[in-house]
Amino acid sequence: MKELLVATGNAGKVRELEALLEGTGITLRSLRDFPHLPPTVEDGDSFEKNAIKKAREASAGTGLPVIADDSGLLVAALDGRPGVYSARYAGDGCSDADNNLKLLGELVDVPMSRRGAAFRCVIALCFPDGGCRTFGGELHGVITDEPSGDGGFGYDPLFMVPEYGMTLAELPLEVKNRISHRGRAVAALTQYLLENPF
Ligand code: ITT
Repeated sequence: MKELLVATGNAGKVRELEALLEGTGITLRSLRDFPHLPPTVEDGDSFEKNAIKKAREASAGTGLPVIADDSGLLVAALDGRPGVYSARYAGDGCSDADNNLKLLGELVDVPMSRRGAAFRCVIALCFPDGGCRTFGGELHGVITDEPSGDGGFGYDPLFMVPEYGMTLAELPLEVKNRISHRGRAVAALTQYLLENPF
């Protein structure tokens, strides 16, 4: 049985990645099994750099192949912010609710026609010998003017998917996973693993 460690401390990501990798024959390990692994300092200026750093450090520290996800929200009217700072947009240790409140505040005078945004996800796959590959995915949508729905995590209650007329937090997880930035990145990863078994 192939084992992959998922190096993330975000419970929402773990839920989605577990569902997305179900049935692939891969057993997922979590950081809970490695409580002494120090957290990675995410100081890269791109999703790629941060994803590789997280996966490479965890792989070196455990001797396992590792996947790590770095992702975030890019809002056009904010010149691509919060981007790589999405997790701590409202400050260190902030909650998803704090981030959503700050986003609504920054967009308060921006009309719906200019509230386009995209989620981006980069997944890095790294091996103990230091070798890494990355896989990316994006989802485009619109930032609503009030939160709606209680599924998902992060900015999902504010992220309207026009094709469905619903926010990501209103869509069932299997629909989110089919269309999302993370779902697309995982599809590219599983295709690669199928062609290049480890
Ligand atoms: P790890 O680094 O431990 O994986 P993190 O939450 O710090 O967890 P990131 O640095 O990649 O992860 O930040 C990603 C942030 O982007 C996340 O905290 C959310 O605020 C947002 N985000 C990413 N994907 C999302 C999604 O599918 N739905 C809603 N928000 C998302």
